[in-house]
Amino acid sequence: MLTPLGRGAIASIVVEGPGSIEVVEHFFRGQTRLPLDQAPCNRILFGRWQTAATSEELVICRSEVNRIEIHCHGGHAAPQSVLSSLQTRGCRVLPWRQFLGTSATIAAEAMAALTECETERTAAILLKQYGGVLVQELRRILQQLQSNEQNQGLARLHALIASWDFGQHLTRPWQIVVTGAPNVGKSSLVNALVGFRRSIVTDQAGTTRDLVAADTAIDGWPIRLVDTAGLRSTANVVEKQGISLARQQIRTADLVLEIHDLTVSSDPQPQDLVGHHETPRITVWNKIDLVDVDATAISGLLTSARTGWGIQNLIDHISQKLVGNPPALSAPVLFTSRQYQLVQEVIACLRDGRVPLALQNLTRLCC
Ligand SMILES: Nc1nc2c(ncn2[C@@H]2O[C@H](COP(=O)(O)OP(=O)(O)O)[C@@H](O)[C@H]2O)c(=O)[nH]1
Ligand SMILES: [Mg+2]
Repeated sequence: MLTPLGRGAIASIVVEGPGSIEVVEHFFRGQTRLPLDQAPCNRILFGRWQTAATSEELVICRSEVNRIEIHCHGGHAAPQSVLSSLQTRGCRVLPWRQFLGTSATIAAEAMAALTECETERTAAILLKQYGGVLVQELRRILQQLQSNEQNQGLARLHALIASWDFGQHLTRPWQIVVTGAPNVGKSSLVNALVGFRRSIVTDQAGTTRDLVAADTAIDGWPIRLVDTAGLRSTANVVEKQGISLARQQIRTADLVLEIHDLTVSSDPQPQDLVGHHETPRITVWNKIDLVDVDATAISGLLTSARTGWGIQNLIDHISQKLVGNPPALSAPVLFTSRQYQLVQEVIACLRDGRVPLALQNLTRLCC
């Protein structure tokens, strides 16, 4: 079955292999009464799928000599009924991944990645990789390396390595951890950013004790917001574990939003709640609706999770910080760790003067 499970107008099933025509013929009653083995390829045939129990309208299309597509009503029951009748005649139902084949080609990887990506913007970029922009770039590099333009080739390889930082997020959302003291408005801000009430908001400190993840998209980039327990010293065992989880998340995040409460302090040098580390961060001063402050004296962004003031500005900053300079739509991008590792190996081989091995690895990646 080529279409995903769940709701949909139409489901598509492919029957492939020797004998597929006879199996489909057994159930299909075409309006034109044309025997299937005489049906020309790519001709769409309307008819009914006839079993002892059901008779279902659908269309089929013989797309190759031994390959027939069946397009029936979507949802669960109709395609399942077609699949199980096919199984009674000796067909084996394959998971779609197996149907695509296990070959580690860039096109197959792009096809698999397309099923995992969550936004149109990331899908458009993966579609270009599927269409060949990455393979073409690798072939150009191969040519350069073979014709003694090693430096140019190497520069292009380094540009590909740089694209991985972005490319890995085509199938895995950027992770933003929201942190700060209790009651500063972390959960309220998460809710304001995703546009619906994901986290519980109360005026009691320590309400959020587990990690609460909310998926959204910012500028077309898939984002996972992780709301955390407020960082404070506490005797509560559950809250303590929540705080320790929060600290772990901060270490692996792509971005930390460090939230402060303007009604508590507007110290322009906020105390460093999350310690010194490499994770990029944005400092946010929340509850601007409650205080009168000189915005120019504050380092960081001002927001009100309650009125929505400053939220769009925060969104813009998040996008800028995470993606800054997105690659052009048809730029080559590495999007699997296999590709990334192979390109790194090619660079390492070139650096050590093992040119034949570099070329061999690159050729492997091109196919
Ligand atoms: N006036 C005002 N109240 C806020 C704002 N953000 C949060 N609050 C309130 O502050 C309290 C704590 O908010 P919450 O989101 O649970 O904070 P958290 O503990 O950091 O997750 C709640 O009563 C919220 O309604 C804001 O921007 N303005
Ligand atoms: Mg909270």
